[in-house]
Parts: sequence; structure tokens; C-alpha cells
Amino acid sequence: MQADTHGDTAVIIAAKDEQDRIAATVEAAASLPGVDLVVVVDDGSADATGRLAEGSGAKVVRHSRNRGKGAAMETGAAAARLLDRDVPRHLLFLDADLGESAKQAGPLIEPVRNGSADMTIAIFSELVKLGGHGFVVRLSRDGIKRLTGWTAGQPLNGQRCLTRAAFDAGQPLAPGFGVETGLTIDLLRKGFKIAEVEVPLSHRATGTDWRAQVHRGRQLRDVARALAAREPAVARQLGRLRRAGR
Ligand SMILES: Nc1nc2c(ncn2[C@@H]2O[C@H](COP(=O)(O)OP(=O)(O)O)[C@@H](O)[C@H]2O)c(=O)[nH]1
Ligand SMILES: [Mg+2]
Repeated sequence: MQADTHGDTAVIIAAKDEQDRIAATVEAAASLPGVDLVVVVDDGSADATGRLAEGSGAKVVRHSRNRGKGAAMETGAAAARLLDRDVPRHLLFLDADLGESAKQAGPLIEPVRNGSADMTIAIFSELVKLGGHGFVVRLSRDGIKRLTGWTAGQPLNGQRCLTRAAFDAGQPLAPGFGVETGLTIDLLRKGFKIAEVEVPLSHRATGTDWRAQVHRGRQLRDVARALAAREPAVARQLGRLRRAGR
């Protein structure tokens, strides 16, 4: 990341307890062409995630308590906005556990940069076998298909690049791990163009221990909530409540 080079893209990384991988992820992200800002949102980590991210050159924003992935992404985008110059940067969201493989994320930016997509979603060419989390993937994919007609290859993939306009149109983001499912549905419904891009990224394999089970339980809950909130009847009521609160 060269301080005096003007790029057009900010990388936003939501991270919770990622001290083993965050430094490598930040360094790889900063080396991507056109990236001149890396923001890490340390979402109430109990480890050295924030300190290590800062030491690797990221701007770090910390949630003093854990608020979930969707909220962390909003915080990261708000921080990037404060550091925007005249033209708002595109936002490339990357998970914290990509490590060095994050340097392969460049193709996610291209379609957004050249205007052929408003949001890209990564397709990992080498999917690490994830014990059991296929159920949540199917729930998300089927829900997106039912509500929009579109079939997503890897609907929960968090590696995605958006124009600022598309990100703004996706507000408010669905809470927690419902964020990817919600964003995909909301942008498609508003007529934004989504492109899937195969990239050779890899992340930590989620195991089968109790932590992994808890993680999957949270994902299931959040994806189900994101879908429920977007059912037409519920969405109409939420829309009315929101407008009334303005
Ligand atoms: N903001 C936030 N991010 C989280 C939380 N839990 C996990 N993450 C991040 O979300 C991303 C995906 O999490 P990960 O554990 O790799 O899930 P998986 O890829 O679905 O197995 C990583 O960048 C994590 O650091 C959380 O509670 N809050
Ligand atoms: Mg992961």
C-alpha cells in the first residue's frame, strides 16, 4: 500500500479472533492493484487481532463488544467513507482467514471497475470440504432462488466487491452471517447486476468441533432470519415501520 498512490478500492475485513491469519491477509490485500486502503473491523476479539492488523498497515476500527459480521461490514464501510477523496472507492469485502491467498482477489474488482457488474461474488475454485455446512448453503441458495429467481453458486461466499452505490442501496445490511444472503436478494430486487467470478482463494477449513458447530448454528439462524425478513409480506411491514420511524 503506497500512501501517495491514489487507488479506487478499499478492502474491508470483518474479523473476530483471527490473530493467526490477519497479518498475512492484510498484507496480501494491500498488495492488490488499485487498493490504497485496508480497513479491519475488530469485532470484539479476545486476542491480538486488532494490534496485528494495525502493525500490518491496516486502519483498525474496534467494536468493544461483538456485534456480528453485518454490523462490522457497515462500520468498515463507514470508516472507508471518511477516508474517501472526491470519488467514492469501490468496496472489496474479504474474510480475515484468507491469509496470503487474498493476493488472488484482484479479479473480483475488475467487473466492478469496468462497470460490467455492480457486485461480484467469488466462487472458490478449490472448495475446502466443510463438514456439514452444506445445509446452510442450500438454505441460502434456495431462498435466494425463491425470492429472486437467481441461482447463486456459493451464496455464503463473503468475498465480494461492490460499487459504493450498490453498497448504499443494500442498507441496512442483514445482521450477522445473514449479510451475504440479504445483500444478494436486496441488490437483485433493486435491479443491480451481480457477477460471479472464480478465484483461486482458500480459507480455513471449518472443522467439526464444538466451535464449528456453534458457528454453523449461528449461520443457520442468521440466514433464516435474513430470508424471513425478505418474504414479501414481512418486507412490506418492515418497510412501513421504517418509513414511519423516519
Ligand atoms: N464481524 C465479525 N466477523 C466474524 C465473526 N465471526 C467470524 N467472523 C469473520 O467472518 C469471516 C468468516 O468467518 P469464518 O469463521 O471463516 O466462517 P466460514 O468461512 O463460514 O467457515 C472471517 O473473516 C471471520 O473473522 C463475528 O462474530 N463478527
Ligand atoms: Mg472462512
